[in-house]
Amino acid sequence: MTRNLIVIGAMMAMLLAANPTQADICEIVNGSFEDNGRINNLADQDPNGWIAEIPPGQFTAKTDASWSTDGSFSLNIASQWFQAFTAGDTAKVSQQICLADVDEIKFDMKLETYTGAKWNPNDVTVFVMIDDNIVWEPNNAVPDIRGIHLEQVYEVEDQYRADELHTISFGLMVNVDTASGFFEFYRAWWDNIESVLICNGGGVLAGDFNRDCYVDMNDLKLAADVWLAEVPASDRYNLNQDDDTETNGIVNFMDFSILAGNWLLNSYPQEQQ
Ligand SMILES: [Ca+2]
Ligand SMILES: [Ca+2]
Repeated sequence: MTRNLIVIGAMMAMLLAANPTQADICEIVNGSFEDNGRINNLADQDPNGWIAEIPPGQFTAKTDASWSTDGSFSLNIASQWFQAFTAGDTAKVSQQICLADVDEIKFDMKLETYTGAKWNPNDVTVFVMIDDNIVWEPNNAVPDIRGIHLEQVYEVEDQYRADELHTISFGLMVNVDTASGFFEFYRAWWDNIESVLICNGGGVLAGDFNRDCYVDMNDLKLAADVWLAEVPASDRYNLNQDDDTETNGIVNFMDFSILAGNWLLNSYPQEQQ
């Protein structure tokens, strides 16, 4: 009997060890592109943690030591000159990530042309994608996006916070059809890609609608704006689903009582309070 308990205990310990905590898989793996040193051709070798999709001929990609903001290497993807492109042609690197506790994705980037001409983002752009949706790209009204762009931020939207894995991608996309190609190499570098966790990893308390890690008057004001409103069942204000109709929820006292239960609490990890 005792022996069985020990075996069960050991198995549980193994299972727990094999399941990474959410904080582990919510972090970008090798977002600084240091793990492999220099890789000359990502079409031949993926950087640790990433899957590279680099259509040969049209694009090249490498981990590169010519520019970095963290460590010695960065990710470099370049479109090639005098190659035919169709609008939507893309080169990217991707990895799976959970975003439930991620507040924002931050990254540093450098954009350069080979000839020194302007880089019009309506011809070729850079992007962050989640599940094949572009969630971040430069403002296409800017006539020239060349330069070093530090601490770029994508604020994770609620729709990606479901408790499931998503695919996040960084890359280059051609926006126009061109049979003769560009007289240009459009070259982009990324480094220091990281996920910033909500409330330093403490998560969001029920009722912390503005996600500032505190449940206070500011949240109550937000709730007041939707008081007695009918909202989708998954709406952030619909804290209590017990009174939902078939498809919708309503923001009422049942939701308020959950906010009240966390009143004036904060969700920072204990040691930081
Ligand atoms: Ca780096
Ligand atoms: Ca709040």
